[in-house]
Amino acid sequence: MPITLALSKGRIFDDTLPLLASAGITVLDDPEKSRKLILATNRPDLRVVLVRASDVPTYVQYGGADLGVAGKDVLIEHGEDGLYQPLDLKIARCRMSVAVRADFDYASAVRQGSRIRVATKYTQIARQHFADKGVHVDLIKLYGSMELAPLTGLADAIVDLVSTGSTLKANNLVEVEHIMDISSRLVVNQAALKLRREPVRALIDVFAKAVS
Ligand code: PRT
Ligand code: MG
Repeated sequence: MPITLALSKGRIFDDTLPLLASAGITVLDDPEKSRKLILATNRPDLRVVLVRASDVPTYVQYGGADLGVAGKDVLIEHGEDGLYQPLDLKIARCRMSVAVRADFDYASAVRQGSRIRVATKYTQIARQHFADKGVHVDLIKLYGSMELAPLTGLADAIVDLVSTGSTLKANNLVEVEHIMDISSRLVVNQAALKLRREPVRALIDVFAKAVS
């Protein structure tokens, strides 16, 4: 069995390719052109599987993949127990922020101790953030298009990822709090690390050299 690396289509795949390329590893199919979910590489002992970004930790945890690349946001939301995270790959960087409508006075809502309605896909991160600040919130779980929530009155605020800020701007939202910086991590299955130590270590080293 080749070593299996789990990636998600889009920015994680795109930003991981150059790291592999620095060790002469190339992926032989283009996920934007092919419908294949298992991609061969130029190394017979390494293959890539394509999964949803939020499924990467699950694949690695249960051994469906030996290694994977996942955003810190996804790892925190999934729960990090049992996942070895040897490297910050410093790719797909962004930040987790609180944003509100430009006409919503967040600071005074917090000062007055009002309950704030917060819509987010990132309920673990949001719950922890507001608990640390002692702010009372009602969390509303969404799966996408968080920016719409304050515009429709569904929520007062959102917790979402921001990179350029142009999505917030296009929807008249402003960032009021920076929760944490986010980047993607290499995650490794604990059993693979023991049972397939040599090839797994070799691939971790490939990534380590590419990052430093
Ligand atoms: O799309 P799917 O539901 O399958 O999963 P996903 O959305 O988690 O996957 P993907 O590929 O979109 O994101 C994978 C990882 O990339 C995330 O887990 C983050 O760690 C990281 N990342 C980096 C980002 C962004 N930058 C980012 N800007 N993930 C999402 N965004 C979104 C953000 O949610 C917002 O809607 O882009 C929008 C904001 O971008 P700006 O540039 O307008 O600020
Ligand atoms: Mg997405």
